[in-house]
Amino acid sequence: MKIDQSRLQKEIDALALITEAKPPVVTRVLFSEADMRGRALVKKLCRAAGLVLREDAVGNIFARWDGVDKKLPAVATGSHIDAIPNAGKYDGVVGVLGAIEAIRALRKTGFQPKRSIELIIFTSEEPTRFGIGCLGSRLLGGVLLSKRAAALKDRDGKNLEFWRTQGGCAGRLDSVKLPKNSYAAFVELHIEQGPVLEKGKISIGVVEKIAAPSTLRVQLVGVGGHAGATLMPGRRDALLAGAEIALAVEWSATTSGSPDTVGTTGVFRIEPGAVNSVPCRAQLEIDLRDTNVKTRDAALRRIEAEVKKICARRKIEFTMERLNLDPPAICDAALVQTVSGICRAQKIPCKKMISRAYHDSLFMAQVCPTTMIFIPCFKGYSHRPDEFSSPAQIEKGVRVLAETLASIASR
Ligand code: HGY
Ligand code: MN
Ligand code: MN
Repeated sequence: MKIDQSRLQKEIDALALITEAKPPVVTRVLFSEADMRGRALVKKLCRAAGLVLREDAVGNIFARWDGVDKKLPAVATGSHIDAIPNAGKYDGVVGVLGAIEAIRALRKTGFQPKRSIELIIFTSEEPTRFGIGCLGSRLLGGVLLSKRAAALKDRDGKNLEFWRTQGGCAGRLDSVKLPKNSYAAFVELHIEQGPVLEKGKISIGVVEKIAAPSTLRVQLVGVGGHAGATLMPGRRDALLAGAEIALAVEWSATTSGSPDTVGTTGVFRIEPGAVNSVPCRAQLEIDLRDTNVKTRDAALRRIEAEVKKICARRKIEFTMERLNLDPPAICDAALVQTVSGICRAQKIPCKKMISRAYHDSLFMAQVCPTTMIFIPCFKGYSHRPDEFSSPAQIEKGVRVLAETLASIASR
């Protein structure tokens, strides 16, 4: 099988130029103009590859290569093309454009799938707009109720209904949930986003488990005022409470007892944001993860207790909301063996591993047997513009994906 890596690289480069930021920075927030143009490009490539397109009510895109036996559950692959602010060009994209190339390469060999092969381009894997990641796959898996999804609002108060209409989606949100037995398997190709494969000089990671993510949103209301005329005693500065909370997140993660606990205060907005004004309001979004759900939850409870203490001491009003609290996903052992076996047959060094990042696979694992194919990336960098995987690394990932899809689609 021949992977046309130079064509695929050109497509990756072209998609990277569709961004809200100045290239090489990639920013494509859900249903922004750049996201819409990115989606249009991907749909065009799918059509050119002879795939039949369908879009659901939240904008998940399905591109299908019909199998000989259309009644059999299809084998699915896919990832996302939305990108957080200040991102690179490979996160998600390798799994979408790489899957299109895998399908093109399989077609060229004359392969006829018994089961249909379906590429899914998931809506809003990234949490940027609504604070919650994997919006599309959560709804597909029935993990997020459509009523809760409909209530999601972005920082400007615009809700999902507004944005999905803007994005051209039609139909009811509760129609997104997949019927049982929709898929025989789901396999996602993705960059590792960590340093393990590169350090070990290993070409492919086969994912056995995906760490458990959670997100806490904390809104703080203090008392603002003139920075010169408001003396220090008695101030109720929302930023300072937030700063203590951010430190408590670090403390809680580093003393959880598990080396796998990671805590990040990635959003910290203040109002009014004027140099000569005491911050009266702050909004924090805290990302807390672990491979072990027990230590993750204990660390989260300690953060919540600290928020209460800090706000009481500083006389700050607060609200706290757990935006998501997900269990880890265990990948399907037989699928992991299938991918590992393909790597061995292709003489490609591979390693079974954990995904510390989350992916739509976290929720597809609730729908059907799931695993992921990881490829190395430069120094493990991700969620930054210098994210990089070489064409040779991508080629191997696409080849393993194509062989995996062919193997499952033939059963
Ligand atoms: O945050 C994550 O783990 C993923 O990259 N969205
Ligand atoms: Mn990401
Ligand atoms: Mn991703």
